Amino acid sequence: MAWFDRLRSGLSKTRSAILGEATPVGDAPGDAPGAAPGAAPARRARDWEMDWDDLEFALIGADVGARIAAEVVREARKERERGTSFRDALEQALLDQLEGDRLRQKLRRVGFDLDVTRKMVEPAGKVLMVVGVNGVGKTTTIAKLGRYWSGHGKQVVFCAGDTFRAAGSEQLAVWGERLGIPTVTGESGSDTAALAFDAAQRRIARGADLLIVDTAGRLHTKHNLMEELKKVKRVIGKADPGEPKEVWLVLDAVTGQNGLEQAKRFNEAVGVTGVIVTKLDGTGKGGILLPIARELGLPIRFVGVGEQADDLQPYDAAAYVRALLDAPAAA
Ligand SMILES: Nc1nc2c(ncn2[C@@H]2O[C@H](COP(=O)(O)OP(=O)(O)OP(=O)(O)O)[C@@H](O)[C@H]2O)c(=O)[nH]1
Ligand SMILES: [Mg+2]
Repeated sequence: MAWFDRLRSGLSKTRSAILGEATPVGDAPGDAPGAAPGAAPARRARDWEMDWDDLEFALIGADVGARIAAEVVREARKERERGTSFRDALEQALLDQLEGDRLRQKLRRVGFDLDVTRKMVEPAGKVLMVVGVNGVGKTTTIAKLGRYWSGHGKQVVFCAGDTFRAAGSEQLAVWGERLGIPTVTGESGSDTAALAFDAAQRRIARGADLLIVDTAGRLHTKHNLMEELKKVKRVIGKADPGEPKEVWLVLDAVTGQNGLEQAKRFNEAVGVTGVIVTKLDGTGKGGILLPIARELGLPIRFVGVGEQADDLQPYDAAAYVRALLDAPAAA
């Protein structure tokens, strides 16, 4: 399946959540975009309409947040009144949230240029540290990133820094073995910071392009665990001054708005430079990308739409909105 089709099917629950009440307009027979698959008519409706209040309510249900939902509806409505089709008016309003001027300004303040990102599929610097709460998908995401970058000709090294759980370090080591990516592992219960120091030195010794450091999942509200994370970051900088240049936070879309709070806490502790949103396929709350982009002022780098290796994709706002609005044509 092509990546866009994967994204589109990954977003189907969010599409139903937002556009479930949409009705096709015009003569052409077809599905409304939120229609349940199954009773498929000849082809997809080119355009559809929806009650504005229903849309606002549905956007909130998809975890877009009340303020942004109201803004989206206001903007889309204005555009609709100018004669733009409902679908296109909504597309514009959503895109404005995800890459409009306000967001650009916000990202520029953290030294990030959206237009550069669009082409950039690699992190800045040589060390990328991956953080997040328990079970969000950090370790499997690192495996997918490793596969992605080694597929692009980069020499990658993993640091299996989750020494907290008995099998934590081993999980990434197994991936490393499968992918042919050297993995620095430690005993369970050993110090992650010491392991990361060792891995940073080995990355330099090997002359590899990139070290990706896994960390144990932790609650953003646990002070001592967040302090430990700060230490890991500091110690990497001792082995490789200036690194890690990137700290990416993995957020599980299923947790919706709670992810915003996680992001604030992790950002305060270790200075997050990018966000990966996983499990978009498992939830109707895929609207969470809007407040992540608009309210956090942190760039979204990749999105996860499934458990397969190809299901981690570089984030592209325009593709996300198109995949959200357009149901696949019925076969
Ligand atoms: N459906 C779906 N599942 C995903 C996605 N990304 C990760 N997962 C699954 O989420 C589960 C947890 O993944 P892990 O990578 O172990 O999560 P983690 O954050 O490393 O967990 P801890 O180390 O325990 O904190 C696994 O079963 C993954 O396959 C995604 O985009 N979609
Ligand atoms: Mg893990």
